[in-house]
Amino acid sequence: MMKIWGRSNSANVQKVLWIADELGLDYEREDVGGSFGRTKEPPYSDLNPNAVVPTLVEDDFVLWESNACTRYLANTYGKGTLAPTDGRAYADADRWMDWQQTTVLPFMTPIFWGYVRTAEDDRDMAAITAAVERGMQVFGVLEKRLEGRDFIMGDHLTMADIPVAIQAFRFKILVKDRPGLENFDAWVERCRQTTGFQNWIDKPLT
Ligand SMILES: N[C@@H](CCC(=O)N[C@@H](CS)C(=O)NCC(=O)O)C(=O)O
Repeated sequence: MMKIWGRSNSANVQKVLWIADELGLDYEREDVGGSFGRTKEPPYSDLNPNAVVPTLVEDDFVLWESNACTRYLANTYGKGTLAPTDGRAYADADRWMDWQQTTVLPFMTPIFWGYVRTAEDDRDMAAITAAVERGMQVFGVLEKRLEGRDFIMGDHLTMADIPVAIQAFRFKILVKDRPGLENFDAWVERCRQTTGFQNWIDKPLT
């Protein structure tokens, strides 16, 4: 039996839960991290020495890093659907996953933590405003990519969409004024209709 460790309000855990549900996989999940703690003690610390979530365990195979887990499940159970088979298409999908970690996450962290996990009086509004401005520029790149496409790779959901859409959903909820992001908005709504998204992500932000 596959096991996904991690609290389900973590964007990184949500990636793995979403793709597992899209693939119809059977798994169990255990809460660790955040208010559940237990990341720095066994058995979790033996699985993931970084003290962060998620961790995926399948038989004796242990994997951490959320995008690596997402790629592993796509390649193992979703070749030709969630993982493109052509080398160049695969690289194209893969780079959007890297883009989420390297380019989207840096501005989403102040927005999400500022609005969701910081009391109103303590918010650094200058930092949030600068992050929103950067977010509008960065998501403008995705806006162009989505011109004429339902999903990042074309007509169906792939591994490329999953990490980016979880952050894009948060941006859409938290930043009300998003001029010029019409393709982006429509794509978030399309992702929102998928099974895994509805099961794990389409919830109040906490
Ligand atoms: N690069 C790692 C980052 C993992 C990470 O930072 N996870 C956060 C939750 S999104 C975490 O574990 N925070 C501490 C906690 O929840 O206790 C990945 O993508 O898996």
